[in-house]
Amino acid sequence: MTGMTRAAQIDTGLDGFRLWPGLLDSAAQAELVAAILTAIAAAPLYAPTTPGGRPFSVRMTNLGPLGWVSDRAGYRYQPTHPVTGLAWPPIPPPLLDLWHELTGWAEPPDACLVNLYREGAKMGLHQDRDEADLTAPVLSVSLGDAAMFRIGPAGGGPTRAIRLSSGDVCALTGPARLARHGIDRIIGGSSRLIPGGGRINLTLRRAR
Ligand code: MD6
Ligand code: FE
Repeated sequence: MTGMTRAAQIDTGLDGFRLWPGLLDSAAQAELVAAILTAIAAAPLYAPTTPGGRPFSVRMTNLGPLGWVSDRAGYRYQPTHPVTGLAWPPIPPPLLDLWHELTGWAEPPDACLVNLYREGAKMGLHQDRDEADLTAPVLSVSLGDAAMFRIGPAGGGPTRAIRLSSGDVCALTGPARLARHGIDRIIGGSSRLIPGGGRINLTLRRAR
């Protein structure tokens, strides 16, 4: 991917939470959005519900061999789109490159969750723990409108808010792998990258 190596990782003060502000330049962001929009045409964004039946305000789809889904039956990874029944589209090669460069993890990610937040959407505090190997990192790419991300230790305790802007990349690794985190709010109109406005977050994982 173009323009990826200039930004340095910063110290977030939370051991294992790694943040690369502005890692992706505008060309790299545009390239990724184009690839994601193409994938969404084949695997449409849909409105998932919690196991309790409440709708998420975020719209979701997935890329890769496995996708994270939530419905009345619970949270899980599955190889097919819950609405179309088709296999998820492949993870774009620039994202695979990014994973290897930043995480150094030998195996490629086998799941990429795509979350679309229109203005007003948010995500409650949660842990990513549906993956088989909880020592593998989760890598997150932010595109479009900025968001207020909240993160705190796995075992509970104080959380802090961090603004994630378009092109920022972060990772939950090591002691932060099970950190509690969520999105408090989207800062509507802070970017013009996403057609129709809003924010796309991509999370690359090792599901199995
Ligand atoms: C978001 N991110 O940024 C939500 N999960 O929209 C996540 O839930 C997340 O940023 C695991 C690792 C990094 C993340
Ligand atoms: Fe998460």
